[in-house]
Amino acid sequence: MLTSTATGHVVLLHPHPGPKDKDCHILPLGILYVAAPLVARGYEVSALDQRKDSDWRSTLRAMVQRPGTICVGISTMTGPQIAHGIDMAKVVREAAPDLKIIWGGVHPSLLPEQTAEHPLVDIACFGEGEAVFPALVEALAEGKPWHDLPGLCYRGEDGKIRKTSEPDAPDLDQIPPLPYKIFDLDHYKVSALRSGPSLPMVTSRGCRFRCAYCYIQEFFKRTWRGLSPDKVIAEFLRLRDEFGAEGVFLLDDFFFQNRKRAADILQGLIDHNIKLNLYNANCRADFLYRSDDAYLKLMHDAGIKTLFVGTEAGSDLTLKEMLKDITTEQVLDVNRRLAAIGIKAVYSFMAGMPGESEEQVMETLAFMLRLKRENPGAMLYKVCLFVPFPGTEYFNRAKEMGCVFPETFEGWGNHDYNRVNLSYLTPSFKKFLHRAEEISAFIDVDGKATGLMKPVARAYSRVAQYRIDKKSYHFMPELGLIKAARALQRA
Ligand code: B12
Ligand code: SF4
Repeated sequence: MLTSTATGHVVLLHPHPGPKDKDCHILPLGILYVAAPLVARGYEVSALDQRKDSDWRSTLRAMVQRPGTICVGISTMTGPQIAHGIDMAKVVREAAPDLKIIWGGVHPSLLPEQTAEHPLVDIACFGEGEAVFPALVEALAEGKPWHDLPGLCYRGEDGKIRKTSEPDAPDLDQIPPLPYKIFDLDHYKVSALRSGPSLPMVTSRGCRFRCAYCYIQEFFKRTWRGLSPDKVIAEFLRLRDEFGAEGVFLLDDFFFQNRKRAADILQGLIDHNIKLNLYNANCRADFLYRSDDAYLKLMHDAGIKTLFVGTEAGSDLTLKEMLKDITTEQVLDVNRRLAAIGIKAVYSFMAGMPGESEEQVMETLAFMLRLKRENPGAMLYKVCLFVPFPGTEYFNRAKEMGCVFPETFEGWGNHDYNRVNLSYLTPSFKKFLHRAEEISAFIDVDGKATGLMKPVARAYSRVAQYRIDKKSYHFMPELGLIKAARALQRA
């Protein structure tokens, strides 16, 4: 039984996620969710976001040396965030050698045993933190046994790694209100589409689909749970009235998994006249394809400004290999209907997956161009060069094709496109992929380029379109000029 008037201090750390987090503005929701039950029970929680404090070493030393500190929790996904977390753990170990360093988040959940082998990991937690961390903190604070609590992996006294039972999934409606005040929210407000300040939120967890590149299969075992519509509306109101948000970024894996629940939330926004702008809700193309115009209108009227339509490929063969369970025809239909209703579609694409051919990648670029031509308001990022992540179907396929992946926690800190060795990519295919990546960045130049790059981008966009239409990727001397223009702009 957990007490409700606990005392003691817990330090929670959010290491820098890596170079892709250029603007450093996304609020660390994982930390907030882990902190919520602790704060509700009376623990004092200090949170440190490495991105927001240039003198983070001194701040961290002071935090962990505070009398009454029980332990330190570090959150990490796979990739450079691990390397940055290890830098933080080194400071903790030096400043407070007796404190337990506990890791959680997506990566420790996917590979708990390997994580627990690292000397700066005392305990690796797996699964959703609310179901694991509060009981562990309480046991540590009160000197009670913790070794059999669910969701833990650690080195036992015999030197062997031990993993306890699977934790239960927490009831989302029972999670106490998020203690936003552990962060300075002014640092995390983003203005989307030139509108007022927006903050992120998740209203559900998981997804029942099976995309070959996604963590869902392993982390949530293809399950989905959502907060009740009333709780979601209450959280929207809190973000608006207490923290001045005019918009919300919905970071759910699949906000619309339960069609009725999503509709109830949207209707609630209208009925309560909440007037928030909603951005980037993840939405599958097949879901939108099967939604009638009244449903799209409800989305629009409730305040949805952009929908993130994870498309990933423009070749039906790739979509099939990717287990995406959507078709290009559905995406084209949805693209036209979203344009008509006035919701901006945001698309993401990737290339270089195991088994993909040059022809398939060219189809993806041609498809991106078609989406932009048929819906000039659509937002398209450049094609992302694919990296397989542990626990995914593509990761298994890449291994079968001979790729060798890190065997240590530290090694995963180098896991990004520039450092991973995707042995199934020949040097000429790699060169082609880089060219495809460059060209794809010029399909949609609206709002992307600034300063000197703006006229360059507009002019080159025409060349890029010509190249995509003609499948002409082999001799591209202009890429040197683009690189030079970018360098000039940075100088
Ligand atoms: C926002 C986001 C980002 C942000 C940064 C996140 C941040 N806050 O700093 C940005 C945009 C920078 C980003 C970048 C990337 N991301 Co990202 N991102 C997300 C997203 C959409 C939401 C994260 C979130 O807030 N979730 C909500 C919280 C509540 O969940 P959570 O963090 O997992 O926390 C829970 C548990 O993990 C655990 N927990 C978390 N921390 C801790 C700490 C302790 C001590 C304990 C006990 C437990 C615990 O408890 C929490 C509550 O249950 C997720 C998908 C998702 N829906 O989660 C992908 C996701 C995390 N990203 C992913 C990926 C792959 C990337 C990129 C590599 C993408 C790419 N190809 O560009 C880059 C990597 C960065 C880089 N190299 O530069 C993958 C990670 C897979 C993996 N193996 O780690 C995810 C899961 C998406 C997916 N579908 O696969 N991302
Ligand atoms: S639909 Fe989205 S969240 Fe669901 S499995 Fe596919 S990529 Fe992951």
